[in-house]
Amino acid sequence: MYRPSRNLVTLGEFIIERQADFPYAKGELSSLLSDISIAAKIVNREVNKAGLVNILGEAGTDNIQGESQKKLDVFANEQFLAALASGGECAGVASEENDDIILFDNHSTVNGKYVVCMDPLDGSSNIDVNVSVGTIFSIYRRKTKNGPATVEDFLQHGSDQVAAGYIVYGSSTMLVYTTGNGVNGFTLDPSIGEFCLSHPEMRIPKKGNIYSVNQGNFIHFPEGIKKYIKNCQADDKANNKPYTLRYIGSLVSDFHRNLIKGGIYIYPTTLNSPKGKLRLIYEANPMAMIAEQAGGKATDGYKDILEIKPLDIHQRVPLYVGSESMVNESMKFLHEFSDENMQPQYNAKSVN
Ligand code: AHM
Ligand code: MG
Repeated sequence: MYRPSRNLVTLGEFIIERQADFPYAKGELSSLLSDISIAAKIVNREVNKAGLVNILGEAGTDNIQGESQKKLDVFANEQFLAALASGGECAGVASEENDDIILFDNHSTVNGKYVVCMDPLDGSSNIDVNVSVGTIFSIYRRKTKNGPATVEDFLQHGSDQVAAGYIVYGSSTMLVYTTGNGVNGFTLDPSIGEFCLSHPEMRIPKKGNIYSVNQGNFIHFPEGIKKYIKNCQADDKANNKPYTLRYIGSLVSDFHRNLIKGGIYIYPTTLNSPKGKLRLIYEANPMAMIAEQAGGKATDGYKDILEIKPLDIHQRVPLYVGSESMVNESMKFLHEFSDENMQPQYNAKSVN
């Protein structure tokens, strides 16, 4: 009898295998994930040769936040939009790179049952210096039943996400995603051009010893977070302290490392960014869903990220995400020492 010599499972095979998890999805969610993985391979190819070709530098346009876009941001955005438009399942996209939601000029805008929120190339200021960047995505079933998708379809609670994931273009390229049944990671084998299951059933350690925060902003942090950071640096062998500080400045990479090793990623409110820096619907929500599915936790300091009702597609939010006991410990400090008035207030006119 023939016994196969490999036990390699490709992302495509895995998605089909898990399709039964979605009795009502009729394969549409699977197709969406496949479309995303195809765009990811194309973006990966360009990210990898960014140092070789003359693609570095400013594209000459600004995104909604007034930040200059690198050429690869624009490229990645176009690739993901093109892949999602061609699939037919996606009714529209909210992207960090576009001020407004994108509807496609084809049947999927009306017939697609899903909407996608994405940051096509997060941490892109790292590209010029050959440091890992990533793509973040989040998928919802649309709420409107007829006609084109509307902005309301994108302003759903994070707890309504049907799938979320990221691609980290690192020393190897990985796609990590969840559909609400645990988290699985796939590493791109460039020789066969396939994402292969390499990290099945990922679990974040309950407790880690890595804290990730832009400590340069320390002076502007809430009092409780200053105290927490000082505590991370304490000479306290019994509690594995001092912790290790690791901060790449690329959310996907910092989150990915902490997911595997155990740790906490913090981007609090600061005096300069009183609403936090990160975006709720395409940065914090997908990471929060993955963290929770892996046994971790994500909060804005006062509320679970997944319970915040978005008011704007580009809304900002403070983010504390990672190992459960570390997030809980940071919250103890925040609540004990910070002024409750520092609590993030979300209202329609001033969320960005
Ligand atoms: P971007 O979407 O403009 O790339 O900004 C998000 C990035 C995150 O990847 C990263 O964690 C954070 O901004 C770093 O910010 P800072 O440089 O303020 O530490
Ligand atoms: Mg980003």
